[in-house]
Amino acid sequence: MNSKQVFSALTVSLSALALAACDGEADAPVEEIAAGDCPPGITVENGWLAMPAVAGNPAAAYFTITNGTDRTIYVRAANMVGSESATLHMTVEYDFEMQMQEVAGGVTVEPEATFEFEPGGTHVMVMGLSEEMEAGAESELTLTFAGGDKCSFPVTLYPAGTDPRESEAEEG
Ligand SMILES: [Cu+2]
Repeated sequence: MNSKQVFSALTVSLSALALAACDGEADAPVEEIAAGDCPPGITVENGWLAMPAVAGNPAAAYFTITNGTDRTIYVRAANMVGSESATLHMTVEYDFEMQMQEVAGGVTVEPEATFEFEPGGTHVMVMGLSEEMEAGAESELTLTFAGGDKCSFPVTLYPAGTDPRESEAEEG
């Protein structure tokens, strides 16, 4: 029922695509379109990026990913528009110091589970931000899953030291 409501809300903007699908575009099922730019059942929300305090340093991107499918998914790679490269990172304590390292084998999201990419935890390290990528701008992050599926979503750029989750908590 929910998905039907979503379909009707999207009917206007997707009508052209729906017509194309009726014309025999069998490899563009409606479910994929209705789920946005992610595979069916997978959603990503609250995408944001913390700008580096020093220009040229890496930035870090965070978001909430929900796996509504009945199978485990593995995030294997990330790319962001307006950057040279991006790496899946986790923060670990080593020798009593917090350090970052690449996530070996990808980030696992269990079936029917939500996983937070968040400061102090798992994040996407973004290298080589282009000059147009200023605080307040929006970019697009794309995740690649094991098997090759991709998921693209917007990320809002915030100045270094700003955490939009805190301001939301204060407002609420
Ligand atoms: Cu990192």
